Amino acid sequence: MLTSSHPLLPLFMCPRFNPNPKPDTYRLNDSRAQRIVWLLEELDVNYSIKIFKLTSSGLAPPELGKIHPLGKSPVLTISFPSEPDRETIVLAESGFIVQYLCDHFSPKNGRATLVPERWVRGKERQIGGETEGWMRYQYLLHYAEGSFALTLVIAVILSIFKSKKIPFLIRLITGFVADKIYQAFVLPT
Ligand SMILES: N[C@@H](CCC(=O)N[C@@H](CS)C(=O)NCC(=O)O)C(=O)O
Repeated sequence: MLTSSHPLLPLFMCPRFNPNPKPDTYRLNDSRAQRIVWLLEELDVNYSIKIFKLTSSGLAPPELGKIHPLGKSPVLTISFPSEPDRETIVLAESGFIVQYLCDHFSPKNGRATLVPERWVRGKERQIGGETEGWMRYQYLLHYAEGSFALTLVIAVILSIFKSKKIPFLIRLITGFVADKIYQAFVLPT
């Protein structure tokens, strides 16, 4: 998760379809882009990573907005070195990136795809015809970026109110308020 003290923003990951690319791996801490790296590893995809530095105000640098207008991390591009005329695919939003990778890449351990079969046989395209596994996959995909991410972001912001960057006497008040918000909104969820 991004914090104001986080020096590096991992932003740009490029899986390559080249059979023998040189994998560049970086240790990425404290950012949601790390999950994309984890998934690329699970899927056994060759990829490279470009790391952009956060600005002093803790935001992404403007160069990232030139890759995708959202201007946030992570962004994933998929290029086709053997087909120079083919347009590069540019994806933003972690959930979408995860979904796209799972749809198009499969681990080399024999499984065809990480995505569970969608339909119970004979119930294709019917309401309620989805398999339990697919329903759970969709739920967790959206939960991670919905309820869970929101709760984590609140927790990260509250931790700033309790950090030693805030002068001690002021921190007594901000820390007290942060604890109250934490107990009301973060712990119950
Ligand atoms: N919903 C987006 C959120 C992206 C996001 O907020 N990324 C943070 C890093 S964890 C970021 O780029 N922060 C810098 C900024 O907002 O300028 C996703 O999951 O990809």
